[in-house]
Amino acid sequence: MANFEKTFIMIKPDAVRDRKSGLIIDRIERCGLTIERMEKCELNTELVEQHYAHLADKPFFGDLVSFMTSGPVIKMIVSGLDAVAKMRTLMGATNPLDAAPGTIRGDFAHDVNENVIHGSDCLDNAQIEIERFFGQA
Ligand code: DAT
Ligand code: MG
Repeated sequence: MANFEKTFIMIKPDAVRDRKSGLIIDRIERCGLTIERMEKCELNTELVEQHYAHLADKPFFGDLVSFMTSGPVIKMIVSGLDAVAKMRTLMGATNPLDAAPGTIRGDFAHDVNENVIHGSDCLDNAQIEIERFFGQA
């Protein structure tokens, strides 16, 4: 049975810079999901390091933090039936080389370092990330 869920989504600095935000938001709404909250903002290093703490030992961590603080992002709370999994399907694989055509990353991303969009990977993390980026709702 499908469950009503909220997930945390972020359009990353590359897509905001390239003015792809509208096209990406259109895809989210077209598949029946709702934008509950949305705000353009710049992230500080501390917040990005916390958000990606599970990757702190990876060789690309420094580049990831630099990229995510390189310009504004658009952070969102997206809701709907099975919103967490639905957004992960809509986003496509982490590495754009593996992301299917028709997915957001498959169509807009060119590089695993700069892959256009973040979406929570499970319901527990969605709750944690919503609180991290929007505070207590
Ligand atoms: P996802 O964003 O699909 O949840 P993740 O949580 O494993 O993927 O990684 C977070 C981000 O870190 C990812 O969107 C881009 C970056 N990243 C992951 N693997 C990478 C790699 N092998 N090289 C460079 N950047 C990588
Ligand atoms: Mg992830």
